[in-house]
Amino acid sequence: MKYLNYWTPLLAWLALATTLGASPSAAAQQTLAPAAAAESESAPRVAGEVRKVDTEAGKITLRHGDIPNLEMPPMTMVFRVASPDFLSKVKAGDQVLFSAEKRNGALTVTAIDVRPDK
Ligand SMILES: [Cu+2]
Repeated sequence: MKYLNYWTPLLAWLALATTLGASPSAAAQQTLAPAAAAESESAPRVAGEVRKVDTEAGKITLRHGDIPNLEMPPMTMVFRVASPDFLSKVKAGDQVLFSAEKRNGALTVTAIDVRPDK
C-alpha cells in the first residue's frame, strides 16, 4: 500500500506530462499557419462543371481543373460551400468559375459564378 501511494502521483504526473507532450499544438501550428496565409489572399478562379447540387447537405460536386492554391490536379469531387446562396445560383451541367480554399479542414467553395455563354 505504501508502495502504491508513493508511485501513484508520480505515474499520474508522468501520464499528464506525456499527454501534454503529445498535444497537437505543434501539428496545429504547422497546419494553421499556411491556412491563415492562404486565406489572406483571394484564391484563384478555377474552371469547373457542376455535376450535382446537394442543398440539404450544403455540398456541391464539381468536375474541376487544376486548383493551384490547393495543389490539386483536375478531378471530380465534393466541396462544401461558404454560403448556401451558392447552391441556388448554379445547377447540374453549368460551366462555372469558382474559387476553393481549405476552411476548418474542409475544402470549401468560397466563390462561384456561371460562365457566360460565348
Ligand atoms: Cu479536387
